[in-house]
Amino acid sequence: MARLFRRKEERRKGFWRRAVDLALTDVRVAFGGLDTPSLEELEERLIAADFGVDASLALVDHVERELKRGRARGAEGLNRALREALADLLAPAREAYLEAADEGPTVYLICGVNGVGKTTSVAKLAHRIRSEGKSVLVAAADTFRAGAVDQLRMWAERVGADFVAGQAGGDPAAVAYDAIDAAEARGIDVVLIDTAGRLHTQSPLMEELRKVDRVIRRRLEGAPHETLIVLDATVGQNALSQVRAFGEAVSLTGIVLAKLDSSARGGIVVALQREFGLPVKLVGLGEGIDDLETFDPDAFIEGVCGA
Ligand SMILES: Nc1nc2c(ncn2[C@@H]2O[C@H](COP(=O)(O)OP(=O)(O)O)[C@@H](O)[C@H]2O)c(=O)[nH]1
Ligand SMILES: [Mg+2]
Repeated sequence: MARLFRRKEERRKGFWRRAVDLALTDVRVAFGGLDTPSLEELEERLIAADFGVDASLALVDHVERELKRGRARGAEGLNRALREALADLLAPAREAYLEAADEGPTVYLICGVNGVGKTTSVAKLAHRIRSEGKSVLVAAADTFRAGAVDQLRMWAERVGADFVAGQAGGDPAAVAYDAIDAAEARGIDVVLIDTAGRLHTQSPLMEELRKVDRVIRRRLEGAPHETLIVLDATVGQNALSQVRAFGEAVSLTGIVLAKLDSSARGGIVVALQREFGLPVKLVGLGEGIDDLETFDPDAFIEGVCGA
């Protein structure tokens, strides 16, 4: 299958590196300053940086084994052992491209709870795809909130994307259907479907998302090519329950981690990968249209362990 954004083509690596650096300074400082490596301290730091209890224990176990086997010694050895363990854990994210259709429109369904950054991420992604010379259509399947449609229409105009919306309070599945119709008719490369924020406690809304997904699948074989859940990096371990809930409704293929610029706890990337085997594919690093990057595990590991 074709792919968008091969990692080799990644731009502005420096920016991403700085951002992750900021996010993980705390952990990095801890390792740099560890004269006598204390596994308890390592564990505490990892948990505080949102690696999650499970991933933190697994990482510390690995480091401990290496120390016991004599393969790692002192702060440097600990650092190297952690680096290896992280590289292992994040290996699937290294190959995590965005899938694209071989022919006909590529469709991405974007979901997540309210206010996490879905609409902004759709706009950023549209902009990025546009800047690679592809045509984009964004669909406002958030018919739930009055301002939502206008917000997305504005972004679409700004980035030069086509735009499809339905009636206020209308059926989001119908918007998705119409969007694919329009994309086929106009020969559009990529369709991004923005949806209303919802919580797993709102079962009618979760059912509605299921319907959007079902309609997309019936309308176009192979679609959606990606179902991305947008998470707010600042909510910590709550992100895990969001992935769990949405994963029960639709079949998620990846994560967009927004607001990483506002978080000092980037370890959530590791927790998510460990818990769900679901890679973070894109990260949001600000409110601007350019502030979206492909997730780079190597830069992340460098951010945690130092260069
Ligand atoms: N700092 C920062 N703010 C973001 C980012 N992504 C979105 N936001 C802000 O988060 C708020 C909610 O975003 P929105 O896209 O409307 O969320 P939605 O309800 O999930 O569609 C807005 O004020 C955005 O500007 C990000 O990567 N970094
Ligand atoms: Mg929105």
